[in-house]
Amino acid sequence: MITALAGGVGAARLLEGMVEVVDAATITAVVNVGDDTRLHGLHISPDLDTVLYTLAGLSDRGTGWGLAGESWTVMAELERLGGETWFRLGDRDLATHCYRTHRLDQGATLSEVTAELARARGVQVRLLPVSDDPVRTHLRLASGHEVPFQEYFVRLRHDVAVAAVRFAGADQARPAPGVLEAVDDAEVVVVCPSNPVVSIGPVVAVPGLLDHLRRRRDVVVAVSPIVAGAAIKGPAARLMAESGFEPSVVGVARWYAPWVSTLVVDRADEALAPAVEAEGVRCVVADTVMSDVRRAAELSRAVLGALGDGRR
Ligand code: FO1
Repeated sequence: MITALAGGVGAARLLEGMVEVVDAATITAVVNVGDDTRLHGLHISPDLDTVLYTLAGLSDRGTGWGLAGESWTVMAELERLGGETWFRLGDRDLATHCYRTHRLDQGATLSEVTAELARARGVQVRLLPVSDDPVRTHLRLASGHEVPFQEYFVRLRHDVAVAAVRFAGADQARPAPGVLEAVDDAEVVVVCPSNPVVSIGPVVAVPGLLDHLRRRRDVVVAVSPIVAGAAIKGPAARLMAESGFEPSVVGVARWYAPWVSTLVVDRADEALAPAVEAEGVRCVVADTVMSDVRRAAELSRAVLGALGDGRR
């Protein structure tokens, strides 16, 4: 059994490769909900949808999020009405948010709705939101103004200085059913190459997760989302620096060291392997840039083999 801690696009790509290497039904993905938002009265779960659409083979390969071959009729009409259109919801994608919101209004939990959506899309990986309770990432900007995650990420194009990050609701949130067991029972826990601050941060902020991960540290393997000092996608390097961590594989190792035993870094960072190990984290070098499914499958093989020296 494999458990993956997942954010959005980077996690989706790794999981897409992983299902080429192992039986999808043996994988549980515990997914960030800190990016979730409500717009037009709809509950949107971007990371769950990115993972789901990618595993269903339906994702837009260019953006990494949303559905391939989308049409934008609803957005165009909303624009005519003077509605909010900065967060682009395609016509087909909207069906997912309508379904989810309706089921939540009927009293279903986010886990239940996610399982229904996965079944409808033929996805065999078990997708678990980290919590059924609201956990929402908020960023305090250097200006002192606080914004919810999507305002920062999409509206402000993450091109603003951040003074602090908080996960609203995390203190009271309970792990969704099956999440702690998935950590406890996994042969390997994979931390996907997602943003350590705003994708993995909200996952491990849910009470219980860190304790269980610390106990399983020997089998926790992370893939660095930072390659040669820069994030493959998004604001990971910048947010790490703003959080006081060097934006490099060494900074990632330091960030994760309390609960991760092994870090997979890109060949471009091979020379930093001793510095990673000086943080108390074993370093494995591989090609981590997943430009296609074949490379994602190869990376998955390296990640799943990273503990293959008797530590499992
Ligand atoms: N990202 C954007 O940069 N612009 C968008 O308009 C946008 C819309 C969107 C709609 C649905 C969805 O599931 C994701 C969407 N994303 C968009 C991506 C999303 O903001 C980020 O990928 C994640 O939240 C970060 O992991």
